[in-house]
Amino acid sequence: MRFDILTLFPDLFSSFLRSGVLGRAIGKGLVEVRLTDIRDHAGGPHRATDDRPYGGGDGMIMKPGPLSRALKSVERSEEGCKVVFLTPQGELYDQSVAWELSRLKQLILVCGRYEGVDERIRESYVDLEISIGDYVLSGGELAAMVIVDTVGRLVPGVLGGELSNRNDSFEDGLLEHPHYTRPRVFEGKEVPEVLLSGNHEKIRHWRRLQSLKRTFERRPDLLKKARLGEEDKALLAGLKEHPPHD
Ligand code: 6GU
Repeated sequence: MRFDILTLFPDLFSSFLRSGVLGRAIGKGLVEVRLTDIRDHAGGPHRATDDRPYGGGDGMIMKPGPLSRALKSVERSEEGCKVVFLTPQGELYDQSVAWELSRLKQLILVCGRYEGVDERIRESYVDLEISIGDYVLSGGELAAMVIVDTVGRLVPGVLGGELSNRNDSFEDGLLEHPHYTRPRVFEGKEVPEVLLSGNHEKIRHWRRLQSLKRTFERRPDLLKKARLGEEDKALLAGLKEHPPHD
């Protein structure tokens, strides 16, 4: 899968793209990320990429010329390519959007800065607008990193074990159970007995209950969309009857 990122701050991406799961995926050639500096497509003596808004008002707007030239400079895959504009006005991003995007061959991510971009860019070039949450970032770069990270890890072969991403929080719509590693006693606190029991069925059951309990306590909104089996529903009914207080 290939990502093209159009940005005024390409340097922001360098350590991000070298690190962890994504860095390895790029090293293996499973994911490719190309950066386009929008300023390289600006004209005039000052290479300006922003200008004052028509109609007046505060703040600056990204000029359409440099952006359209930058977009035209990007080589496009024949099939499965979308242009995404990162903006707080976009569709709210979640794991199901990440799965949809992961089926594409190429994503072109346009990072806005300043107060916004000229509306004609959105109309003529953008397929999809995405927001990563209800808060305001200074630019789309952090949102682009969120998308490259979340979509990149869904590309086949990027995660080691095939099961790794199915166990993640949100893949079945629930939060993850707690995790423990050695030592068995840390600052006076013991690892839950069941995890030392060697009884895999009991461990699976305990983890599922913990997942449901966490989701019920912290994110009850997720339970409506979660993929729940009969056992889950029974456990959840128990939780609702006797709400946990620890
Ligand atoms: Cl995608 N961009 C900006 N500038 N702010 C945001 C956002 C995106 N998503 C949430 N806030």
